[in-house]
Amino acid sequence: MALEVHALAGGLAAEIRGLRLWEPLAEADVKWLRHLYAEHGVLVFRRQSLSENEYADFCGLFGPLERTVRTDWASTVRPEIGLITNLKGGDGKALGGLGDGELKWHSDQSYMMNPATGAGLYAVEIANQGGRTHWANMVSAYAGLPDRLKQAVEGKNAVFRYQKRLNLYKGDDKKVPDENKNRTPDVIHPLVHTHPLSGKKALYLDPTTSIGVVGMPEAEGSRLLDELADFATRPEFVYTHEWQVGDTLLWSNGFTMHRRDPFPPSERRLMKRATIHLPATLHIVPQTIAPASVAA
Ligand SMILES: O=C(O)CCC(=O)C(=O)O
Repeated sequence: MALEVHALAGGLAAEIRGLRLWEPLAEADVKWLRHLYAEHGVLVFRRQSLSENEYADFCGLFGPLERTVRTDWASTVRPEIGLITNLKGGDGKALGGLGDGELKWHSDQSYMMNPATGAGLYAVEIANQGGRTHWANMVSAYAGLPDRLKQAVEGKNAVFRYQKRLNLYKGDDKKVPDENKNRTPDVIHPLVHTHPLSGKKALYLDPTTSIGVVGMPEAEGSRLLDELADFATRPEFVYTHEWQVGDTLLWSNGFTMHRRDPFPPSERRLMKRATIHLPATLHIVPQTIAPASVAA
């Protein structure tokens, strides 16, 4: 079958048809996919059927996979894969994390010194109602900012704190395994980054972790961050994904923010998640200024 690319949401996302991700891919196809991933914030592959090893190996074509601080959500088969699910095991314990609630707009790993900005979700079981995932285009959002906001973010850095994210979670999701607690000091990243290929600028925001703007009084910094997030998540910048079983999505957290709708607790939903260190030669990768404790 010939390979096809269908742009979605004005090019924020692209659906790629004609690939069986469980088969070894030709080197030329891998090169092409790396470029598509660099040019679009989200890649969509439908109707895949992947073992955890096949899925992890596919995601590993784009950069090294990371074992995140949520080792409690890790698959026992391939620990670089995290389980995002409301399912429980026979012992009543959660099989993974993030349950059935709403996940607010965020950018994965914004609380890390060197965020692994690539992410994958592979849909194994989906909810019949709710559970849609939305991505906002942070490149288009920056381009559309009024001059007043462009000036306000120029040269500005924000402070990101993992504890703020944890406070939004429920139950055991609130607790990071002890061995990983020291991996998440407060960190500082610029609010604007440049795409290495297009030279276009992108906002870098995460309302679930950002606690302020360096050099601005707290209330003023919070107001600016709220205003930017409200602007960046306007419908015209957003791609919404209606999940089907077998969907495999890759996205860039330098290019996008995302959020998830809640779904009824009676529904079963299981997603397998990969976290990928995308190369800064192809992708927007936030710079690290310093841990906040050093920069303060
Ligand atoms: O469950 C989803 O659709 C999204 C999960 C998510 O936001 C994440 O893994 O960062």
